[in-house]
Formats: sequence, structure tokens, C-alpha cells
Amino acid sequence: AFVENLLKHPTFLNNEYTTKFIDETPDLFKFSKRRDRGTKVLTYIADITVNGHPETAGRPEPSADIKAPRPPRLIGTPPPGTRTLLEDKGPKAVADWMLAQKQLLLTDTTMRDGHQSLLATRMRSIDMIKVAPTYAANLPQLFSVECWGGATFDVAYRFLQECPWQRLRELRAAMPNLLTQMLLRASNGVGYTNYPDNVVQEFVRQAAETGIDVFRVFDSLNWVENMRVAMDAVIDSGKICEGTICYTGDILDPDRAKYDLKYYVSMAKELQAAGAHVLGLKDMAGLLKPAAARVLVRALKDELDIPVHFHTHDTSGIAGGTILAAADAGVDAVDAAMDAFSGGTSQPCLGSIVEALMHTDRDTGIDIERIREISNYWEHVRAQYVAFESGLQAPASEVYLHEMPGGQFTNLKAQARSMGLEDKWPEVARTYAEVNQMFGDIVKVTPSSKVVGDMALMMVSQGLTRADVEDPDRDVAFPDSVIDMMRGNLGQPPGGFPPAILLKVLKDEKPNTERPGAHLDPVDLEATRKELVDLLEGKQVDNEDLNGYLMYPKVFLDYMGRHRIYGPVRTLPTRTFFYGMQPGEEISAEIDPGKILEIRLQTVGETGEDGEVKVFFELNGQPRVIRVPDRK
Ligand code: BTN
Ligand code: 3PY
Ligand code: ZN
Repeated sequence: AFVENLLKHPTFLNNEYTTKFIDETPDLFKFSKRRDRGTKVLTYIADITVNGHPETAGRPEPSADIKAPRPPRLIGTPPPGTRTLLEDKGPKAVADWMLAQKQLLLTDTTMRDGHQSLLATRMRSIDMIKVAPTYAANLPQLFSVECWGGATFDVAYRFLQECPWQRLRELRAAMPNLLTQMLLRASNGVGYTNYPDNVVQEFVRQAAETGIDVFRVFDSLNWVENMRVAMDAVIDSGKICEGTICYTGDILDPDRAKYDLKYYVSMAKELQAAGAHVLGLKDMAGLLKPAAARVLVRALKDELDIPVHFHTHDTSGIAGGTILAAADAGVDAVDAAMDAFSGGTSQPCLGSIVEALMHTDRDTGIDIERIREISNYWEHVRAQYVAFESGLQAPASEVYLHEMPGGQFTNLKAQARSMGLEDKWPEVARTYAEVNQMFGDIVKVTPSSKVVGDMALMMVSQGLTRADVEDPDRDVAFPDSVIDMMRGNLGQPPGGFPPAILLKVLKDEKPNTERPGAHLDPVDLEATRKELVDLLEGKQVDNEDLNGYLMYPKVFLDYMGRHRIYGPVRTLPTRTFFYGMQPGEEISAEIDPGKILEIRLQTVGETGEDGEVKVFFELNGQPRVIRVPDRK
């Protein structure tokens, strides 16, 4: 009865229960702690079957007859790959090897930016881990597999009820010959705000230990000063530091002179001097046009001694052309997504790049048949996530107006919809561009892009124009994120923020123009671990959990609270996770290596007087009845 009470508890229903709630109701917890993991997983399935998953309610559903995705067969054992070189000879040797290659090197982004940009980051670990051995065996020519960081870290805890570290550990083990790659927001870690230096250092140390080889490090205002702590931590870990420029504006447009060729070349040199093994060129919105790419890549190649790795998004539909121009100009490596996860706000199509370069001097050497097989797997995976599709049907040249990053575009659109601003989207897009100018024309990428988005939505919903906001006689209630950025808590853009907007937002308050981390006290890691052990009632806290808590205290505790009730749900089939089961259906889930739950849903009973439903299962052949509240 305790668990049923817990499930009905209002704080729980709100998804707001945390260990505080648990501290106040210790009996519930002892009880849920004692339940075996099979019962916990059945409780999850019963709850979703009866009440639905909150995230898929009212969204399109996958068709009933789609089959569980099956990974393609392995063509042999994993041959040596780029990771082998890193392990044997270190990061500098990998960079030198890149420079010596004639073929265009490829990073596959499907497991990170691909689904972050197309499916709101909702891809579950199991769908990645199942195909990882195929990558290792069939695609050893890949430069790297981007599979971690960015938004995937908090979304795993927050929405997928799984541990991001375990994802990384298992991917690493399944692809021992390939470089794993992550996106790191420098001092913002994988979060939305600056963390104390020692938190960033500890996070990098752990990510390297658990399995990251290539760290793409960027700053959301392109402030190299604010990237050094993270870059140094990567270099100290012995892994590959990809110091990264975020591209904005248009180097060929004389009206956008702030971000001209000179600006990018000088930033690239700063990053090289700061110790970057590779220069990342991150075009998060897909603004770099083919002709500009030719000029920029050529200049970077001329001026630098380190390889250049280009990342873009296909929002405009023209990114494939930009990749080819960059390849022509001598770029060393580019990012692409497997066909089924490419195009639109995601990366350009990997298979088509391989085809386009075949029989040229930049021939990638990748077997296109292997790409097709893997993409076919991804197509089946994607079909399970229709609830998270954005509905973007066609390329959008509008991206050159608003300059929204691929990962933000569909998110902001959904946010606008939820605020009732759906038919005002063109106005949101235009306002986003105006806010950018009002803030002094800044780089827009997580988290600075979120600040611009917050401001634009606020203005459109309140019917405010830029002139209204700038009017010194008008009182404007700025979003917290805007105040925070103007205070200097995300660092400084080139040339600083315009004095007029600083004055308007901060009034008499003086902004901090130094590196934010310089003003943050180090966190006492062992004291924090103790605090977490107490919050979790004596549970052991390893370094991965500690790092999860340091990045996202509340998100992590909420995840742990749900984990106590639902147990290990990460290996449930994706359809079961989001939609529950049908009577008569059988599934299996390997909750530990070799420990398999065979689950059959018999029937769902009627809702009783007490508002509860009995759900009848067979678990490994034994009948089990689970009671869950009917919340419908
Ligand atoms: C989230 O959306 O916060 C994570 C999804 C898990 C929420 C669980 S699923 C079963 C139960 N029913 C709800 O409405 N919430 C919880
Ligand atoms: C992220 O920070 O998550 C991004 O993808 C930025 O482009
Ligand atoms: Zn991206």
C-alpha cells in the first residue's frame, strides 16, 4: 500500500517530489527500497499502460505494426581505428594524422546532435547501444562518433529516466576502436550557466575517465578567456581538445563587419595558442554559405598548424553545398548525420557526402553499403519517436534572418505554440533577430541563444517592440536570463554589451566584466558528496553521480527519486517506455548483463472504488498483480 500511496501523493503526481518529500515520508521510501527491481519495472509499465506517458500525450503515435529496430550484421571484428591511434600515440599524433590524410574525415552526429536537433534529444540509450558494435565493426574509417554532451546529459536524467554516464560507458565499451566525441559548453559544462572552475575540471576528468576521447569545447559568446579552464582540463586528461569557434553573421556581408574573416582567423589563432589540438568550426545555425566557407576554410588552413573540423546544420537546405565547398578548400573533417537522421535542423546527409566525393581526391573511403544498412536501422529507430518530431517539412531560408541554432529552432517553435503564439511565428523570428541586434549582435548558441529566445518570446507575448524596450522612460520587466547575462554571468561578447541595454536592464547595478568563474568559490567536492549521501539516505555516491548532482542538483535528485520507485527502465523497448503494453503482448528487458525480465501483460482490470487499477502480468512465467492509481 505504501507505493500506491506514494503514487497518489500530490507532490509525486506533480513530478515535483524530491528527496525532501522522501525525507518527510521515510516509510514510503523504505518500502520502495525493499521492492525488487522486477516489481519496480512492472510498476512503471502498469502506470504508463493505464495513464499514458506525460510526454507523448496528445502527440502522434507510431503505427502499431512497426517492428523493433534490428541492427545490421557485423562484417568482422572491430579493426583498428582512430581511437587506437589516440591510445597508442596521444592527441597530437591524432591531429598530425588528420593533417596527413587526403580523404575527407567524417564524424557521425546521429547519437547526439542528430536527435537533439530532430527529436528534441529524446533518443534513448538502448537504441544507440544496440547499433554501436555495428559502428565499430563496419565503419572503422569514421573519424569519430559524436554521442554525448550538449543537451543529452540533462535530458537523459530529466525525461528518459536513465543515467547519461552509463550510456557513455556502454557506448565506449561497444566501440573500442572509434573516437567518441562530446559537445562541452566550456565553463557552462553541459548546463546553462557558469560553474565554478573546479566543477568544470571535475566534470571533464570524469567524462574522460568514463569514455570521451574528443571534447568539442565552445563558449556561447566566443570568449576564449572563458574557455581556458575547460580546455586545460581536457589537455590535462590526455584527450583531444577541439577548441571551437562559433560561426555567426556572414563574412561576405559588409554590413556584418563585426564578425569578419579577420575576427575568425584571430580567434582561431587564439585557440591554437591556448593548446587546441584541433580547431572546431561550429556553425550551429547553418549560416555559413558555400562561397563564404571556401574563403574561411582556406584562410584557416593557411593560418593554422592544426586540423580544422567543420560542423553545420542543414536548416537552409544548402549545407551539403557548404560541406563540399569546405572540402574543396581543404577542411580536414566534417560532421554529418546518418541519412535517416539528417537534413532539416540536423546535420547534412552522411551517405550523400560519401557519394558526392567518391572518385574524387577527397574520397572518404567509406563503404556506402555499410552506411545504407546503418541508416536503415536508424530509420526504424526514428519511427518510434514520432511523438517528438517537430513537423518541419521543408528547408527554411528564414534561418538567415533569425540565426537560431538547429537545436533551438524547433524547441522555440514548440514553446511559442504552448504560449499560444503559433500564428505569430514570423513575428517571433523577426523579434529574435531584433533582440540580437539590441544585445549588440552576439553569438547565439546554448546558453546565449536561450537568453535571446526568452527575450523574443516575452516581447511578442506582451506586444513590445524594440523601441519600446529601449525607451528609457518605459519600465520593462526583463526575463531573469537576460538580467543574468547582462550582469556578465555568461561572460563577455566581443566589444562588450551595448551600454544602453546594460543601463536599461541593470539600472544602477554594475556588471561584472571579468570571467565569471573568477568570482565563483570552488565547491567542496567531498562535503557535497556527504550531503548527497545524506539526501539519498546512505546510498553510496560514486563520482559519476556526484558529477550529475553538481551539474543539475534538482534534476538529479528527481531522477534518483523516480529510480527508487520505477527501477531500471532504461532497457525497456522504446515503445513500451513511451506507450506501455497491450494485453497479450510480451517483451523482454535485460536489466543487467544476463539478467533478463520476460514480461507479459495479461489484462488491465477495471478501476476499483478506491480509484486503483489492477494490472495483471507474468514476470518470467510467474503471475504478478500491480496496482496503480487511475489518474485519467
Ligand atoms: C518526466 O516527464 O518528468 C519523466 C517521465 C516519467 C514520469 C513518470 S512516468 C509514470 C508516472 N506518471 C506520470 O504522470 N509521471 C510519472
Ligand atoms: C548545445 O549546446 O547543446 C548545442 O547543440 C549548441 O549548438
Ligand atoms: Zn550543432
